[in-house]
Amino acid sequence: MSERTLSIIKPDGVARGLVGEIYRRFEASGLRIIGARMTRLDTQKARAFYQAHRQRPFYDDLVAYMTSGPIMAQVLEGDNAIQRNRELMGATNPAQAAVGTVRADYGESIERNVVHGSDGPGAAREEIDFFFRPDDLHSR
Ligand code: 3AN
Repeated sequence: MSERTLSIIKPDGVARGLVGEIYRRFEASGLRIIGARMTRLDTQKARAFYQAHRQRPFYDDLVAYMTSGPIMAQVLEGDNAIQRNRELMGATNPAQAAVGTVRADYGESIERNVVHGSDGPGAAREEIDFFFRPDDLHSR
């Protein structure tokens, strides 16, 4: 079943020039990039985006990090896109991520882990709406 998911290349990934390499991996795996936007989150937006984590001890650090520079947000479409993007990313902690995943290859720490991907259909819908208007998505 075709699905959509939200992907973010986090500030460390943009700063280190990894956008092209990560897009290559999406496209090589058959995921279609149907919308893309570079933006920089302010504190209010980053807090809202990560509100599910607001009680966690790392929340303030995560918000500070996610506002530290521009990010690339993209919507990926394809069969089983949510799970497939998470497989491309690897585990949250790069030290535990499978060989050949983005986080294993490029992640520096559990916080500076290069990419974000929606973790289920509900989150995907909300996160896509957070960054994109329907007009800016080009399903194909
Ligand atoms: P994922 O991005 O793999 O879905 P989540 O949703 O559990 O992981 O965490 C969201 C983000 O919060 C992670 N990408 C990571 O940057 C940060 N994070 C998660 N757990 C920790 C932790 N124990 N310490 C610091 N940052 C964390």
